[in-house]
Amino acid sequence: MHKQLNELRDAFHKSTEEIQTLKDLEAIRVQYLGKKGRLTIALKGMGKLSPEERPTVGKLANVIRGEIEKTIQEKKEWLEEKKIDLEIQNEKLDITLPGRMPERGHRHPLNLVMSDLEKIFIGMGFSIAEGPEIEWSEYNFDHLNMPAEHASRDLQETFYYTEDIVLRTQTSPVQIRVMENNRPPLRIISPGRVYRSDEVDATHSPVFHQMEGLVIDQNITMSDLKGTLSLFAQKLFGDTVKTRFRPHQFYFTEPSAEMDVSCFKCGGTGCRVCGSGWIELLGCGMVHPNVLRHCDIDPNVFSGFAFGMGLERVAMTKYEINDLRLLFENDKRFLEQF
Ligand code: 2U9
Repeated sequence: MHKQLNELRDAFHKSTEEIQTLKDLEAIRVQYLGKKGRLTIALKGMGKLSPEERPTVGKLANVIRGEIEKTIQEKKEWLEEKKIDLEIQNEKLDITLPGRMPERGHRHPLNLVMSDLEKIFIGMGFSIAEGPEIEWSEYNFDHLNMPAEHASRDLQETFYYTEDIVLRTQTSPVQIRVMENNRPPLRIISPGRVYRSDEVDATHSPVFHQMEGLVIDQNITMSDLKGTLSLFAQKLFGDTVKTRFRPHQFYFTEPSAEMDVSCFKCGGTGCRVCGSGWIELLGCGMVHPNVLRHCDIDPNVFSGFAFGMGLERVAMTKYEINDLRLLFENDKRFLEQF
């Protein structure tokens, strides 16, 4: 029996030498210490031994059991450590690899146009004024000399919140507020979002953007208007651009005009972009005396000019975009071109 136990011990030590995985180690544990394991079976055979032999064999068997258990425990700890080392090795970052560049965003064409225009007017001494998009209808219409029965006041054309409160249909009320709270000289632009009850199509949207401007001082004349707006057109489209002013009618300006610029593409001969050689850019005029009076500015002492343009229209002209909806859909394929 001694011999049998020593052979079992040698066989156990031999089989653990090459062990590489926890799974194999567990198989060996079962093979020796399991219910039907070699040591378990050997111990069961002890019943057949003589009473003299039993204590020494029992002692040896216990020593071997202790040895096997200890070896398995040590091997197990070693294999677990090895497994963690391997995992750390695999997770190691290679910091010498070149980084992945994040995709760069693009500025929206409207945003580009807005900041272009702001830069041009700031360069000419204007300041930026902003105001609420939800506005008193009095500021949106009455203070701008719009008659009570004017068509643009119609429910069909304006979004009413209550009878007295509207979504502003133009940024002019911002300038009324500036005139109420500041004395001339004034030189401001008011860029911003405006609302009109229009159906969406290639040239209309219920929400769009405007930039309006206002200059008030003593002795401001139509020449100042023409000079300032012509210089603006040249800064926007290039030095060779020509301007022309056609008579028009607005309630808040008198006289009023629309300004066209010669086509930046064909130079004025006529092409796919402009048709006639001219592109309509903005509306303008001398501020109506009634508008000045509403804001407690004496029209006998002060005069001024104002202008307004739709920013979507400017963006569409400048970037040759033929459908307004492209500016609102945020299709990446479109936006990536800017
Ligand atoms: C005050 C007095 C007068 C602003 C002006 C226009 C002419 C104009 C349109 C352009 C296309 C609106 O976006 S659009 O539909 N605007 O033609 N706007 S003069 O006149 C003002 C503004 C404020 C106190």
